[in-house]
Amino acid sequence: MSDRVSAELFERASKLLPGGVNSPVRAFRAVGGQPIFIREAHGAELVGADGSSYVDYVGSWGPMILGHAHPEVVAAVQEAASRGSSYGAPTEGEVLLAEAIARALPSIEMLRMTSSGTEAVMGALRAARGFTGRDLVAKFEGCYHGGADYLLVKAGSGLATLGEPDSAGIPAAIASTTVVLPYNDIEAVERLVTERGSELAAIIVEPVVGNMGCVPPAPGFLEALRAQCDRAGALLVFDEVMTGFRVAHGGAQARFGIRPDLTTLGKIVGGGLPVGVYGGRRDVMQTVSPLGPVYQAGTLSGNPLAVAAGLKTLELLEAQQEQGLYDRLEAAGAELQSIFEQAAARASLPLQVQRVGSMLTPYFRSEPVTRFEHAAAADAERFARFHRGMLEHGVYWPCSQFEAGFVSAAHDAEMLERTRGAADAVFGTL
Ligand code: KE4
Repeated sequence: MSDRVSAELFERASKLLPGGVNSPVRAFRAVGGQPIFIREAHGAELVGADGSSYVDYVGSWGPMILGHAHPEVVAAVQEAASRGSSYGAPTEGEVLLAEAIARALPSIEMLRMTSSGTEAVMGALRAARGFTGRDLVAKFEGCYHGGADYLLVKAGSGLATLGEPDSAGIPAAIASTTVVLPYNDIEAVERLVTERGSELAAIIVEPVVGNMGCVPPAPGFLEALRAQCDRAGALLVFDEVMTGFRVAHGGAQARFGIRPDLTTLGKIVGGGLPVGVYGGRRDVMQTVSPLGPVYQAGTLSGNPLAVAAGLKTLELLEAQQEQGLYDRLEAAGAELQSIFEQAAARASLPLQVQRVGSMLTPYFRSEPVTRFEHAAAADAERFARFHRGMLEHGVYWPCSQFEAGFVSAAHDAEMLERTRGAADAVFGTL
């Protein structure tokens, strides 16, 4: 399916934008071919620049849990825009959104809004360093926490996609404030705390990884992180930018029953508009300016339009979760996993589909993926053929092995049947 309109737009974009995109993973570099430019989207369907229709499993990399252009979300943004787009002053909407977040995640006693997940993570870790007076941060290989310099080390998502787990341009002195451990490796965490626990400000983790593909925490891993942070006097930071309101209404911390000291949120809490959030223990958040010495600010933080989209999204999720929304998302995720597994079995292909709720990733390998080296060892060429084949059959899957796919409330039986038809046609050609 060659989309000539997208090809012409891509040629023009490439003259002015690095790789023709405004975020690297969108460039299709790891899967080949050229990116599809999107004209519009509704529910679970994307419409390409040439009018082609696709079943969408990217969902803007997570935010679109209710589906694209939800009429009530659109109306809320339109109404907010009719009253102005930004004031640089506090608004009622920010209070309502903060209250909705705190209701869903009780560990968040106080929070600050930003305009991206990256800024939320930067704020959280600056608060952790300011609160503890310590410099060292531990992260896990394959986890991605946005673009802060000291976190672009052995990171997932776009960096892993492009085979550059460490970004250029990061001073060694900055990178040295970060220790990287293998995901799910409790012994490595214990050794770090024994050897350097007194230097440790925080351990940051994706409680369910999405950025090396979907990798669940091993049994006991999150509990061990909680215990080791307590042992070191360090803060446990759950980066729930992707998992917040995704794997449960209360995020991974609710699903797995772990209370972090700080949480970062993004994606869904903005309903597709730019909102990031960091928050948690009141004593820690009271170090944040203007209350305390940890400075963090943003012109468009708490922007009225973004807040309107996020607030309406959370209001709908809060109402629908009581009517079984997350059970339906779980069932649709399981159905999609089964579609892939059945197609792979018929084609005698090695396949691991790893899923938590409505986020999932197919890996073309026989063994489970529990850490980055397993994800990196999966058959990337076969994944690229899978991506191209599904696209040709009208299914828009994430263009990287190191990303998760997302099912939304709009993925109904028809959308899943279209996906089944595509998988049945494609897997036999891989
Ligand atoms: P943003 O700055 O992109 O809003 O959020 C950074 C971030 C932080 N933490 C987690 C767990 C994240 O997944 C992200 C961003 N996710 C990627 C997709 N896996 C964003 C897509 C992109 O970079 O274009």
